[in-house]
Amino acid sequence: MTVRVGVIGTGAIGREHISRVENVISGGRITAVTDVNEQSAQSAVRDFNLNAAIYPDDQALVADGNIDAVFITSWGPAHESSVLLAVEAGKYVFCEKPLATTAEGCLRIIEAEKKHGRRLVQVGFMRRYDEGYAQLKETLDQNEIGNVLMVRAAHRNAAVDESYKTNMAVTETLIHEIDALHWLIHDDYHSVKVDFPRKTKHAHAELQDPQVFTLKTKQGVLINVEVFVNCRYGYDIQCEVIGEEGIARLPEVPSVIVRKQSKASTNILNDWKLRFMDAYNKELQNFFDAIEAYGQPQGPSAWDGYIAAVTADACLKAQETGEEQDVLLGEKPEFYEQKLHV
Ligand code: NAI
Ligand code: NAD
Ligand code: ISE
Repeated sequence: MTVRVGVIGTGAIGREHISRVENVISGGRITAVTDVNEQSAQSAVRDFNLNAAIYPDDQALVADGNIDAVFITSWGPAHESSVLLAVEAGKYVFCEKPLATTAEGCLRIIEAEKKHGRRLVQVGFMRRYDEGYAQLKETLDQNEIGNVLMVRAAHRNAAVDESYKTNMAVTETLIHEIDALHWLIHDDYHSVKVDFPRKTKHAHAELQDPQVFTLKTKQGVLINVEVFVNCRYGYDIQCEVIGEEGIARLPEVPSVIVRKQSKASTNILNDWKLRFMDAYNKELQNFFDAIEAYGQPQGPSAWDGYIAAVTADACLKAQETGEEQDVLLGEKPEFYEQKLHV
Protein backbone atom coordinates (compact mmCIF):
# COMPACT_ATOMS: atom_id res chain seq x y z
CA MET A 1 0.00 0.00 0.00
CA THR A 2 1.21 3.51 -0.79
CA VAL A 3 -0.02 6.12 1.67
CA ARG A 4 -1.02 9.27 -0.25
CA VAL A 5 0.05 12.30 1.76
CA GLY A 6 -1.14 15.93 1.79
CA VAL A 7 1.29 18.40 3.41
CA ILE A 8 0.05 21.50 5.27
CA GLY A 9 3.00 23.88 5.66
CA THR A 10 5.91 23.73 3.19
CA GLY A 11 8.48 25.58 5.31
CA ALA A 12 11.72 24.18 6.73
CA ILE A 13 10.53 20.89 8.17
CA GLY A 14 7.66 20.45 5.71
CA ARG A 15 10.23 20.39 2.91
CA GLU A 16 12.51 18.04 4.88
CA HIS A 17 9.63 15.58 5.31
CA ILE A 18 8.57 15.90 1.64
CA SER A 19 12.11 15.09 0.60
CA ARG A 20 12.37 12.03 2.84
CA VAL A 21 9.01 10.62 1.69
CA GLU A 22 9.94 11.09 -1.96
CA ASN A 23 13.63 10.14 -1.84
CA VAL A 24 14.56 8.23 1.31
CA ILE A 25 11.81 6.11 2.87
CA SER A 26 9.19 3.80 1.36
CA GLY A 27 5.42 3.44 1.57
CA GLY A 28 4.28 7.01 0.91
CA ARG A 29 3.89 9.59 -1.83
CA ILE A 30 3.14 13.33 -1.68
CA THR A 31 -0.09 13.99 -3.61
CA ALA A 32 -1.14 17.42 -2.28
CA VAL A 33 0.35 20.50 -0.61
CA THR A 34 -0.82 23.79 0.84
CA ASP A 35 0.80 26.74 2.59
CA VAL A 36 -0.58 30.12 3.70
CA ASN A 37 2.20 31.44 1.52
CA GLU A 38 1.09 30.03 -1.85
CA GLN A 39 4.49 30.65 -3.43
CA SER A 40 6.04 28.36 -0.85
CA ALA A 41 3.64 25.54 -1.84
CA GLN A 42 4.36 26.14 -5.52
CA SER A 43 8.11 26.10 -5.03
CA ALA A 44 7.91 22.87 -3.02
CA VAL A 45 6.09 21.19 -5.93
CA ARG A 46 8.69 22.53 -8.35
CA ASP A 47 11.79 21.85 -6.25
CA PHE A 48 10.84 18.25 -5.43
CA ASN A 49 9.28 17.56 -8.82
CA LEU A 50 6.02 16.47 -7.17
CA ASN A 51 2.96 15.22 -8.97
CA ALA A 52 0.77 16.96 -6.39
CA ALA A 53 -2.27 19.22 -6.25
CA ILE A 54 -1.78 22.68 -4.72
CA TYR A 55 -4.67 23.82 -2.52
CA PRO A 56 -5.48 27.30 -1.18
CA ASP A 57 -5.94 26.08 2.42
CA ASP A 58 -6.04 23.09 4.77
CA GLN A 59 -9.81 22.67 4.42
CA ALA A 60 -9.59 22.18 0.66
CA LEU A 61 -6.61 19.84 1.02
CA VAL A 62 -8.29 17.63 3.62
CA ALA A 63 -11.38 17.32 1.39
CA ASP A 64 -9.26 15.76 -1.41
CA GLY A 65 -10.32 12.13 -1.89
CA ASN A 66 -6.79 11.40 -3.18
CA ILE A 67 -5.11 11.67 0.20
CA ASP A 68 -5.02 9.09 3.01
CA ALA A 69 -2.82 11.04 5.44
CA VAL A 70 -2.00 14.63 6.32
CA PHE A 71 1.37 15.95 7.48
CA ILE A 72 0.92 19.10 9.58
CA THR A 73 4.14 21.10 9.40
CA SER A 74 2.77 24.62 9.61
CA TRP A 75 3.67 26.83 12.58
CA GLY A 76 2.45 25.64 16.01
CA PRO A 77 -0.62 27.87 16.55
CA ALA A 78 -2.16 26.55 13.29
CA HIS A 79 -1.82 22.86 14.18
CA GLU A 80 -4.99 22.26 16.22
CA SER A 81 -7.53 23.38 13.63
CA SER A 82 -5.79 21.42 10.84
CA VAL A 83 -5.63 18.27 13.00
CA LEU A 84 -9.34 18.54 13.85
CA LEU A 85 -10.29 18.95 10.17
CA ALA A 86 -8.23 15.89 9.22
CA VAL A 87 -9.50 13.68 12.06
CA GLU A 88 -13.11 14.61 11.32
CA ALA A 89 -12.48 13.57 7.69
CA GLY A 90 -11.02 10.24 8.94
CA LYS A 91 -7.51 10.92 7.58
CA TYR A 92 -4.32 9.75 9.28
CA VAL A 93 -2.34 12.63 10.77
CA PHE A 94 1.36 13.15 11.35
CA CYS A 95 1.57 16.43 13.27
CA GLU A 96 4.79 18.22 14.16
CA LYS A 97 5.11 19.36 17.77
CA PRO A 98 3.23 20.97 19.39
CA LEU A 99 0.03 19.00 18.74
CA ALA A 100 -1.80 22.10 19.95
CA THR A 101 -0.56 25.13 21.84
CA THR A 102 -2.78 24.41 24.90
CA ALA A 103 -3.80 21.36 26.89
CA GLU A 104 -7.46 22.14 26.13
CA GLY A 105 -6.67 22.06 22.42
CA CYS A 106 -5.06 18.61 22.81
CA LEU A 107 -8.14 17.38 24.68
CA ARG A 108 -10.36 18.52 21.80
CA ILE A 109 -8.20 16.43 19.44
CA ILE A 110 -8.36 13.45 21.81
CA GLU A 111 -12.16 13.66 21.93
CA ALA A 112 -12.36 13.84 18.12
CA GLU A 113 -10.05 10.82 17.76
CA LYS A 114 -12.00 8.79 20.31
CA LYS A 115 -15.20 9.63 18.45
CA HIS A 116 -13.60 8.28 15.28
CA GLY A 117 -13.03 5.01 17.16
CA ARG A 118 -9.34 4.26 16.52
CA ARG A 119 -6.03 6.08 16.51
CA LEU A 120 -5.32 8.38 13.59
CA VAL A 121 -2.77 10.81 15.05
CA GLN A 122 1.01 10.61 15.55
CA VAL A 123 2.99 13.54 16.99
CA GLY A 124 6.50 14.41 15.73
CA PHE A 125 8.43 13.57 18.89
CA MET A 126 11.25 12.01 16.87
CA ARG A 127 13.76 11.64 19.71
CA ARG A 128 12.06 8.36 20.60
CA TYR A 129 13.41 7.04 17.27
CA ASP A 130 16.97 8.31 17.76
CA GLU A 131 19.52 5.49 18.07
CA GLY A 132 21.31 7.16 21.01
CA TYR A 133 18.11 7.59 23.02
CA ALA A 134 17.09 4.02 22.14
CA GLN A 135 20.42 2.73 23.55
CA LEU A 136 20.09 4.89 26.66
CA LYS A 137 16.55 3.61 27.24
CA GLU A 138 17.68 0.00 26.77
CA THR A 139 20.40 0.56 29.41
CA LEU A 140 17.84 1.89 31.89
CA ASP A 141 15.25 -0.76 31.05
CA GLN A 142 17.89 -3.47 31.70
CA ASN A 143 18.30 -1.89 35.14
CA GLU A 144 22.05 -1.46 34.55
CA ILE A 145 22.32 1.64 36.76
CA GLY A 146 19.61 0.77 39.29
CA ASN A 147 16.90 3.22 40.27
CA VAL A 148 17.12 6.58 38.51
CA LEU A 149 17.76 9.47 40.93
CA MET A 150 18.56 12.47 38.74
CA VAL A 151 18.77 13.52 35.08
CA ARG A 152 20.89 16.34 33.68
CA ALA A 153 20.11 17.47 30.14
CA ALA A 154 20.95 20.34 27.81
CA HIS A 155 19.32 21.54 24.57
CA ARG A 156 21.55 24.08 22.86
CA ASN A 157 21.18 25.87 19.53
CA ALA A 158 23.94 28.02 18.04
CA ALA A 159 21.61 31.01 17.52
CA VAL A 160 17.96 31.96 17.00
CA ASP A 161 16.38 34.92 15.23
CA GLU A 162 14.39 37.80 16.76
CA SER A 163 11.04 36.00 16.37
CA TYR A 164 12.12 33.54 19.09
CA LYS A 165 10.86 34.83 22.48
CA THR A 166 11.31 33.64 26.08
CA ASN A 167 8.18 31.41 26.02
CA MET A 168 9.44 29.57 22.93
CA ALA A 169 12.23 28.04 25.01
CA VAL A 170 9.35 25.92 26.32
CA THR A 171 7.01 25.52 23.34
CA GLU A 172 9.68 25.06 20.63
CA THR A 173 12.70 23.69 22.44
CA LEU A 174 12.18 22.18 25.93
CA ILE A 175 9.09 20.39 24.60
CA HIS A 176 11.36 17.69 23.11
CA GLU A 177 12.93 16.98 26.53
CA ILE A 178 9.48 17.09 28.16
CA ASP A 179 8.40 14.25 25.88
CA ALA A 180 11.62 12.25 25.74
CA LEU A 181 12.53 12.26 29.44
CA HIS A 182 9.31 10.90 30.96
CA TRP A 183 9.29 8.24 28.23
CA LEU A 184 12.95 7.42 28.98
CA ILE A 185 12.52 6.88 32.71
CA HIS A 186 8.88 5.63 32.81
CA ASP A 187 7.72 8.32 35.21
CA ASP A 188 5.22 11.20 35.30
CA TYR A 189 5.93 14.84 36.05
CA HIS A 190 4.84 16.23 39.40
CA SER A 191 6.03 19.85 39.33
CA VAL A 192 8.22 22.29 37.40
CA LYS A 193 10.23 25.40 38.10
CA VAL A 194 12.50 27.70 36.09
CA ASP A 195 15.58 29.75 36.91
CA PHE A 196 16.97 32.55 34.77
CA PRO A 197 20.77 32.72 35.05
CA ARG A 198 22.84 35.70 33.91
CA LYS A 199 21.68 36.56 30.38
CA THR A 200 24.02 36.12 27.43
CA LYS A 201 24.83 39.29 25.50
CA HIS A 202 23.88 37.38 22.32
CA ALA A 203 20.16 37.23 23.25
CA HIS A 204 17.86 40.03 22.01
CA ALA A 205 15.72 42.14 24.36
CA GLU A 206 12.64 39.87 24.45
CA LEU A 207 14.52 36.64 25.07
CA GLN A 208 15.85 35.35 28.38
CA ASP A 209 18.69 33.02 27.45
CA PRO A 210 19.81 30.64 28.89
CA GLN A 211 17.03 29.17 31.06
CA VAL A 212 17.26 26.26 33.49
CA PHE A 213 14.18 24.10 34.08
CA THR A 214 13.81 21.79 37.05
CA LEU A 215 11.20 19.06 36.71
CA LYS A 216 10.33 16.77 39.62
CA THR A 217 8.70 13.44 38.87
CA LYS A 218 6.09 11.55 40.88
CA GLN A 219 8.80 9.09 41.97
CA GLY A 220 11.01 11.96 43.14
CA VAL A 221 13.52 12.02 40.26
CA LEU A 222 15.01 15.52 39.87
CA ILE A 223 15.49 16.53 36.23
CA ASN A 224 17.52 19.56 35.31
CA VAL A 225 17.36 20.86 31.71
CA GLU A 226 19.39 23.77 30.39
CA VAL A 227 17.91 25.47 27.32
CA PHE A 228 20.50 27.73 25.71
CA VAL A 229 19.58 28.84 22.20
CA ASN A 230 22.43 31.29 21.52
CA CYS A 231 25.26 29.09 22.69
CA ARG A 232 27.25 30.02 19.56
CA TYR A 233 29.27 26.82 19.20
CA GLY A 234 26.71 24.46 17.60
CA TYR A 235 23.58 22.33 18.01
CA ASP A 236 24.16 20.15 21.03
CA ILE A 237 21.85 17.72 22.81
CA GLN A 238 23.11 16.26 26.09
CA CYS A 239 21.52 13.85 28.54
CA GLU A 240 23.02 12.12 31.57
CA VAL A 241 21.04 9.82 33.84
CA ILE A 242 22.31 9.32 37.38
CA GLY A 243 21.29 6.05 39.03
CA GLU A 244 21.95 4.24 42.30
CA GLU A 245 24.57 1.96 40.70
CA GLY A 246 26.06 4.14 37.97
CA ILE A 247 25.61 6.81 35.35
CA ALA A 248 24.38 6.44 31.76
CA ARG A 249 24.98 9.08 29.12
CA LEU A 250 23.46 9.78 25.69
CA PRO A 251 26.19 8.91 23.14
CA GLU A 252 27.83 11.74 21.22
CA VAL A 253 27.20 11.84 17.47
CA PRO A 254 30.12 9.91 15.92
CA SER A 255 32.71 12.18 14.34
CA VAL A 256 36.34 11.62 13.39
CA ILE A 257 38.93 12.87 15.87
CA VAL A 258 41.76 14.68 14.14
CA ARG A 259 45.12 15.08 15.85
CA LYS A 260 47.02 17.91 14.27
CA GLN A 261 49.24 20.82 15.30
CA SER A 262 49.25 19.87 18.98
CA LYS A 263 45.43 19.53 19.07
CA ALA A 264 42.91 16.69 19.07
CA SER A 265 39.68 18.02 17.55
CA THR A 266 36.28 16.74 16.53
CA ASN A 267 33.34 18.38 14.71
CA ILE A 268 30.11 19.40 16.43
CA LEU A 269 26.92 19.57 14.33
CA ASN A 270 25.25 22.92 13.78
CA ASP A 271 21.80 21.92 12.63
CA TRP A 272 18.87 19.93 14.09
CA LYS A 273 18.05 18.63 10.60
CA LEU A 274 21.32 16.69 10.53
CA ARG A 275 21.44 15.72 14.22
CA PHE A 276 18.10 13.91 14.04
CA MET A 277 18.03 12.94 10.36
CA ASP A 278 17.91 9.19 11.03
CA ALA A 279 15.25 9.68 13.72
CA TYR A 280 13.01 11.68 11.33
CA ASN A 281 13.41 8.97 8.70
CA LYS A 282 12.50 6.25 11.20
CA GLU A 283 9.49 8.06 12.68
CA LEU A 284 7.91 8.55 9.26
CA GLN A 285 8.80 5.03 8.10
CA ASN A 286 7.16 3.74 11.28
CA PHE A 287 4.08 5.92 10.59
CA PHE A 288 3.63 4.35 7.13
CA ASP A 289 4.48 0.81 8.29
CA ALA A 290 1.97 0.94 11.16
CA ILE A 291 -0.79 2.21 8.87
CA GLU A 292 -0.06 -0.69 6.51
CA ALA A 293 0.18 -3.32 9.29
CA TYR A 294 -2.53 -2.20 11.70
CA GLY A 295 -4.55 0.52 10.04
CA GLN A 296 -3.41 2.94 12.77
CA PRO A 297 -0.22 4.72 13.80
CA GLN A 298 1.78 3.43 16.77
CA GLY A 299 4.19 6.32 17.42
CA PRO A 300 3.76 9.14 19.97
CA SER A 301 0.01 9.66 20.36
CA ALA A 302 -2.36 12.57 20.92
CA TRP A 303 -2.16 11.60 24.61
CA ASP A 304 1.63 12.15 24.49
CA GLY A 305 0.90 15.50 22.85
CA TYR A 306 -1.45 16.27 25.75
CA ILE A 307 1.15 15.31 28.42
CA ALA A 308 3.65 17.63 26.71
CA ALA A 309 1.09 20.46 26.52
CA VAL A 310 0.07 20.21 30.19
CA THR A 311 3.73 20.19 31.26
CA ALA A 312 4.58 23.04 28.88
CA ASP A 313 1.67 25.10 30.26
CA ALA A 314 3.07 24.60 33.79
CA CYS A 315 6.55 25.64 32.59
CA LEU A 316 5.11 28.81 30.99
CA LYS A 317 3.36 29.64 34.25
CA ALA A 318 6.62 29.03 36.13
CA GLN A 319 8.37 31.45 33.74
CA GLU A 320 5.72 34.12 34.45
CA THR A 321 5.48 33.69 38.23
CA GLY A 322 8.98 32.54 39.13
CA GLU A 323 7.33 29.89 41.30
CA GLU A 324 7.16 26.11 41.27
CA GLN A 325 4.02 24.86 39.47
CA ASP A 326 2.23 21.53 39.74
CA VAL A 327 1.71 19.45 36.61
CA LEU A 328 -1.92 18.33 36.73
CA LEU A 329 -2.49 15.49 34.30
CA GLY A 330 -5.87 13.83 33.73
CA GLU A 331 -6.32 10.03 33.78
CA LYS A 332 -4.99 8.26 30.66
CA PRO A 333 -7.97 6.98 28.65
CA GLU A 334 -8.16 3.21 27.96
CA PHE A 335 -8.22 4.17 24.25
CA TYR A 336 -4.48 5.02 24.39
CA GLU A 337 -3.31 1.93 26.30
CA GLN A 338 -3.23 -0.50 23.39
CA LYS A 339 0.27 -0.93 21.93
CA LEU A 340 0.95 -2.97 18.80
CA HIS A 341 4.48 -3.21 17.42
CA VAL A 342 5.75 -2.83 13.89
P1 NAI B 1 8.60 27.20 8.94
O1 NAI B 1 8.20 28.56 9.34
O2 NAI B 1 9.83 27.01 8.15
O3 NAI B 1 7.47 26.57 8.10
C1 NAI B 1 6.13 26.69 8.44
C2 NAI B 1 5.34 26.79 7.18
O4 NAI B 1 3.97 26.68 7.48
C3 NAI B 1 5.54 28.09 6.47
O5 NAI B 1 5.82 27.85 5.14
C4 NAI B 1 4.22 28.79 6.64
O6 NAI B 1 3.91 29.62 5.56
C5 NAI B 1 3.27 27.62 6.76
N1 NAI B 1 2.07 27.83 7.47
C6 NAI B 1 1.88 28.47 8.61
N2 NAI B 1 0.62 28.45 8.96
C7 NAI B 1 -0.01 27.76 8.03
C8 NAI B 1 -1.35 27.39 7.83
N3 NAI B 1 -2.29 27.74 8.67
N4 NAI B 1 -1.66 26.67 6.76
C9 NAI B 1 -0.71 26.34 5.90
N5 NAI B 1 0.57 26.66 6.02
C10 NAI B 1 0.91 27.36 7.07
O7 NAI B 1 8.61 26.35 10.25
P2 NAI B 1 9.30 24.99 10.53
O8 NAI B 1 10.66 25.20 11.13
O9 NAI B 1 9.20 24.15 9.34
O10 NAI B 1 8.40 24.43 11.70
C11 NAI B 1 7.14 23.92 11.41
C12 NAI B 1 6.70 23.06 12.56
O11 NAI B 1 7.58 22.01 12.71
C13 NAI B 1 6.65 23.75 13.88
O12 NAI B 1 5.55 23.29 14.61
C14 NAI B 1 7.93 23.33 14.54
O13 NAI B 1 7.81 23.33 15.93
C15 NAI B 1 8.09 21.96 14.00
N6 NAI B 1 9.44 21.55 13.92
C16 NAI B 1 9.78 20.37 14.46
C17 NAI B 1 11.05 19.95 14.44
C18 NAI B 1 11.40 18.66 15.05
O14 NAI B 1 12.58 18.46 15.35
N7 NAI B 1 10.46 17.79 15.23
C19 NAI B 1 12.12 20.73 13.84
C20 NAI B 1 11.65 21.95 13.24
C21 NAI B 1 10.34 22.33 13.31
P1 NAD C 1 8.67 27.19 8.98
O1 NAD C 1 8.28 28.57 9.40
O2 NAD C 1 9.90 27.01 8.19
O3 NAD C 1 7.52 26.59 8.13
C1 NAD C 1 6.18 26.73 8.48
C2 NAD C 1 5.39 26.82 7.21
O4 NAD C 1 4.01 26.72 7.54
C3 NAD C 1 5.57 28.12 6.50
O5 NAD C 1 5.85 27.85 5.15
C4 NAD C 1 4.25 28.80 6.67
O6 NAD C 1 3.95 29.62 5.59
C5 NAD C 1 3.30 27.64 6.80
N1 NAD C 1 2.10 27.85 7.51
C6 NAD C 1 1.93 28.49 8.65
N2 NAD C 1 0.66 28.46 9.01
C7 NAD C 1 0.02 27.75 8.08
C8 NAD C 1 -1.31 27.35 7.91
N3 NAD C 1 -2.25 27.70 8.77
N4 NAD C 1 -1.62 26.62 6.84
C9 NAD C 1 -0.68 26.28 5.99
N5 NAD C 1 0.61 26.62 6.10
C10 NAD C 1 0.94 27.35 7.12
O7 NAD C 1 8.69 26.34 10.28
P2 NAD C 1 9.37 24.97 10.54
O8 NAD C 1 10.73 25.15 11.11
O9 NAD C 1 9.22 24.13 9.34
O10 NAD C 1 8.47 24.41 11.72
C11 NAD C 1 7.20 23.94 11.46
C12 NAD C 1 6.75 23.08 12.61
O11 NAD C 1 7.60 22.02 12.75
C13 NAD C 1 6.72 23.77 13.93
O12 NAD C 1 5.61 23.33 14.67
C14 NAD C 1 7.99 23.34 14.57
O13 NAD C 1 7.90 23.33 15.97
C15 NAD C 1 8.13 21.97 14.04
N6 NAD C 1 9.49 21.54 13.95
C16 NAD C 1 9.82 20.38 14.56
C17 NAD C 1 11.12 19.95 14.53
C18 NAD C 1 11.50 18.69 15.18
O14 NAD C 1 12.68 18.48 15.47
N7 NAD C 1 10.57 17.80 15.41
C19 NAD C 1 12.09 20.68 13.85
C20 NAD C 1 11.69 21.86 13.22
C21 NAD C 1 10.38 22.27 13.28
C1 ISE D 1 13.04 23.14 16.35
O1 ISE D 1 11.74 23.66 16.24
C2 ISE D 1 12.99 21.73 16.75
O2 ISE D 1 11.99 21.16 17.00
C3 ISE D 1 14.31 21.11 16.95
O3 ISE D 1 14.25 19.75 17.19
C4 ISE D 1 14.88 21.83 18.10
O4 ISE D 1 16.04 21.25 18.57
C5 ISE D 1 15.11 23.25 17.74
O5 ISE D 1 15.69 23.89 18.84
C6 ISE D 1 13.80 23.92 17.39
O6 ISE D 1 14.01 25.21 16.90
